[in-house]
Amino acid sequence: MGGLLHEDLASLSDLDEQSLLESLSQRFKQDRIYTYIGDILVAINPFKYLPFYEKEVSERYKCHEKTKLPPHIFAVADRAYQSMLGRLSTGPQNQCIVISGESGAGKTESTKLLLRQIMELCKANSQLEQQILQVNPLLEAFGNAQTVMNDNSSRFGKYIQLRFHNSSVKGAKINEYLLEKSRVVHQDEGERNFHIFYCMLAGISPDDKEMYGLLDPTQYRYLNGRYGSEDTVRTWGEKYRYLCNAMDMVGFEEQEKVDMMTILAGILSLGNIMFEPTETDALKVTEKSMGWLKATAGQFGVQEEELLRSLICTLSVTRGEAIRRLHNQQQAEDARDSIAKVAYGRVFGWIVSKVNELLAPNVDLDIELNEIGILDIFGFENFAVNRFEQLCINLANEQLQYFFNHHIFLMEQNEYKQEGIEWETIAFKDNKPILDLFLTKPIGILSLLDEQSAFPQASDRDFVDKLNSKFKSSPHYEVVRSHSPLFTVVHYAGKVQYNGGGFLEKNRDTIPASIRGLLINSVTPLLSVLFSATISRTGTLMPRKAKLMQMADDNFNSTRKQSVGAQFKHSLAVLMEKMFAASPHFVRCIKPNGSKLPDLVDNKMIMDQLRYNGLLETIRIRRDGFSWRPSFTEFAQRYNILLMKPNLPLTKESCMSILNTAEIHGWKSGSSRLFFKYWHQEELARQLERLGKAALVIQKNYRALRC
Ligand code: AOV
Ligand code: MG
Repeated sequence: MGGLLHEDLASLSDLDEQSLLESLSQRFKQDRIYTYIGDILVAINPFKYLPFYEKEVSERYKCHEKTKLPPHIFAVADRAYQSMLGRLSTGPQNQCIVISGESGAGKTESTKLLLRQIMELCKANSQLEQQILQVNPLLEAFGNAQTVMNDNSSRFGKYIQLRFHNSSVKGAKINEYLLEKSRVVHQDEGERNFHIFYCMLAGISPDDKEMYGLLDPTQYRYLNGRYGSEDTVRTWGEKYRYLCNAMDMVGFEEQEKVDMMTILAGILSLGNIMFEPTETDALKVTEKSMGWLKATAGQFGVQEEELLRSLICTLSVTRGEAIRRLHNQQQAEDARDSIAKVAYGRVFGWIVSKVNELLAPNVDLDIELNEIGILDIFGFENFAVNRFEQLCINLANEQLQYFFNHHIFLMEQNEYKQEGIEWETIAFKDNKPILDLFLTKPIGILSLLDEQSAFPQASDRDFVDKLNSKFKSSPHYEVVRSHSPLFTVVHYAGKVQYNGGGFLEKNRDTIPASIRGLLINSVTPLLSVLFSATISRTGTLMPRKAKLMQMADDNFNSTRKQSVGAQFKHSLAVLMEKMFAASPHFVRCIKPNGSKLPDLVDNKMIMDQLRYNGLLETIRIRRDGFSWRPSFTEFAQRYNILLMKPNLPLTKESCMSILNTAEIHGWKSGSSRLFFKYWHQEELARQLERLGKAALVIQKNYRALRC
């Protein structure tokens, strides 16, 4: 079998780290980027085009037998779809596909391939399928950007829920997590703003450019005065046209598109407004940026005067009395940047809620829908400087690793114990203590952050000092001796040093009432809606009454508004709840090198990922363990047909007779359930299918005889 050896690593009998690395890199060198560990798919990013995803390949993987074809991402799609329909195990069930891996490992590409293949599998209503497929380029344009780790890095997390009735798709819903809004106003060395800005500037017609008041891209501070080579500009331009097409297809109206582009143009102009002190205490806009102030006011559809006022001072209401406080230069710049961030964030949230409205299943409420969810989050990140955003991103990855561990190691081994199956426990790296470090109440990192955020006088330094004093003896935390507010967390995937600067402000994420007021009064309909509506965590616009109440809250600087950290924690908890209630399928993406290059293997880098992913232990448990564990009742109900005896009692004895007849070997029986290897499920499915075919032939012959 040579290079083909070990398409399934769970068949490796000789198991150590070195042989695992050897197997994977041998396969990778032959462009075999996919490998199984039992029912788990390992995918190594090829960083080059491979002819693996053509129509003909997609056809071959529909309803295929796993062992007859090489490992493939399409096989995961097929398995999730067949399981959702109840063809592989007991009854139709919700499924979730969980894709993990560090930044640039290939999660988003895998997600797109999965979506495409699932849409192929359920071909029925072609318009809806096309719409669902068009959502991705749309979200990517607004939510992805170039980072040093990935040229198309997801700056938000998403959970796409596809909803089915029987075999056909009826709708979809997207949950988005924590868009990295700060990117709009600042990008580190070697990084860019969100794709959409570049695409818009490159692809827009000269007439539209004038209409939106867009100027030469190198003039914009929020783009770092940088643009691109002729080639990249051409590609962006093409992307823009494709994007406009996608928006039409998904169902955005012309006016909405115009408004959206105008807001984006306004954000760019806003970024160029600079301030200088006057002779009195007040600030003014520099001579040079007067034009930008005017442009921004025009693009945002607000009064120039009012815009200026909201930048250079804050109006607060204390005990019914309005008090005006003048900004210093830094505060004015912060106000400017926070308008940009909040406007962009709202546009993004609006796109998601619009998509959700358009793709909502149009079926009777009493029709039961089954679901396949696909989770594509931002991968683990460790940059030169790591901020609040990285902390949240890495926490999400920590949570995902816990979900994986829980399913693969904890649940499975607990059941062996409960059911009296003889078993030698496989140890794994449990990251629960790290999750606790973040999430425990009242002394987890996020709680302490909230506590400090509630004090107007507290500084980022105070926050880090608090962390240091609480966690100095934790094995997952390290104190950093420095003048800057630095601290280190020892994550499952390695140590990350965070810079606490800006944590409190980002966690509070409040918009001053004057800015909100300014934008509500905008004559640009979309902008006004975005600020008079509240987009809920799930991405839907809240009803008018709730909106008004929330506005009233915010106007009086209510402390009831949840912090960003608390919201994120909550949305992670909701996501986990959904995922724990579904049958999971895992795709583990691996990044072969840090240079984004094809055909290059960095052994150390791969080894690190194998280790922190716990892949060696995963192979062990898949090889020796029993990943399919139906109860006696479930099993007898589904497979009694193999005995051709209807009304078979749903007991252990019946199960034994079925298994005898089916001649299945290598399983075990517990006190209430059966324990099977991952391949047994397919073996039994094949037997059922054979029987089904035979029954059809008999029926046909019978009919022929009667005619
Ligand atoms: P990520 O989603 O895991 O990173 P992506 O899916 O964006 O990573 O992959 C990064 C890049 O790798 C893509 O833009 C492609 O150029 C290349 N790539 C990935 N998978 C394939 C494939 N199957 N075939 C060819 N090229 C591929 V992040 O969103 O940064 O966490 O946050
Ligand atoms: Mg991604």
